[in-house]
Amino acid sequence: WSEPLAEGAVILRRLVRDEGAELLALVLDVAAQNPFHHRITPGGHRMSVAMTNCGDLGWSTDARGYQYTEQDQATGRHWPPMPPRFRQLATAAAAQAGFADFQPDACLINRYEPGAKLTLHQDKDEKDLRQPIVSVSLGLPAVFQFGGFERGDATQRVLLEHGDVVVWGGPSRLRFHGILPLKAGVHPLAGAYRYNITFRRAH
Ligand code: MD5
Ligand code: FE
Repeated sequence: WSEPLAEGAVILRRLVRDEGAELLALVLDVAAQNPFHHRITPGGHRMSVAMTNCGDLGWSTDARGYQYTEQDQATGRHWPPMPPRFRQLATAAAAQAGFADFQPDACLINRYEPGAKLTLHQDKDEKDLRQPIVSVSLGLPAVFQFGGFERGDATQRVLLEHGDVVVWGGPSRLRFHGILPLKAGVHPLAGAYRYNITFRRAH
């Protein structure tokens, strides 16, 4: 079912739950080609979330900052291709939320282990901020923080569970958001982890 969060943001609860196993297999297949690793931020901190990418462009960080690149700087190789099912799913979810021609060129995959978190931030490294971001949650549940347009604004807490899809567009594209430290647990398909797949139009 569909649950509006704010203008431009809608949770499609459980949309892909029944294909969770297939989607997790595709995630592991991407990771077999380009392993998850913990990035070092430009400030020198090791991120608690491990990441990989697939698609034409991938999100990277280095001393110059954050950017989308055609190659993984760690290996010098192109990212694995985006599985066709990923692309279809992203396009269909965006359409369901009112974004008719979303064509993602980047897919960032985040892996959370117990205690891993994402502090409040905005996603603004993409060229066209009128394009939404589609996010798919798999595995262990996490508490998502949904804020305002300034870092200090009050935040709302939303539980994101296995199979939930969220489309972040319109004015909600630039809201501050984060993930609270993951609570340890065992998911029948994903084990000790939460995975989040985000589809983006980067260039
Ligand atoms: C996650 N990932 O659950 C989230 C899902 C990231 C990230 O935040 O940057 O990898 S995407 C949540 C999102 C994206 C764009 C806008 C908003 C939320 N928002 O306005 O709240 O791993
Ligand atoms: Fe984000």
